[in-house]
Amino acid sequence: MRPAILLVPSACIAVAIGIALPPAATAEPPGPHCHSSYDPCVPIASDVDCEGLGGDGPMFTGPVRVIGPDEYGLDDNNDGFGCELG
Ligand SMILES: [Ca+2]
Ligand SMILES: [Ca+2]
Repeated sequence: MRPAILLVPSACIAVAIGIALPPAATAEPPGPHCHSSYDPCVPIASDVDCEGLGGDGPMFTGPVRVIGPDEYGLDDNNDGFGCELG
């Protein structure tokens, strides 16, 4: 009984090294969970309320610009700014 000897041709090693090169970076948009109606980032959630104003959440945000449909109702006076101070 002899131990089996596994010979690996050098060509196979070269192929393996080639495969090991890092793959091309996949394009991923920054902030994948940001609502497109608000700037800066407001998370996409079932509802977002203004931080510190006693809302029930489940998510909260500070002052934001409203640049699309005000889905979360952050801009009560429709001046384009949600959760503005004062
Ligand atoms: Ca709420
Ligand atoms: Ca406002």
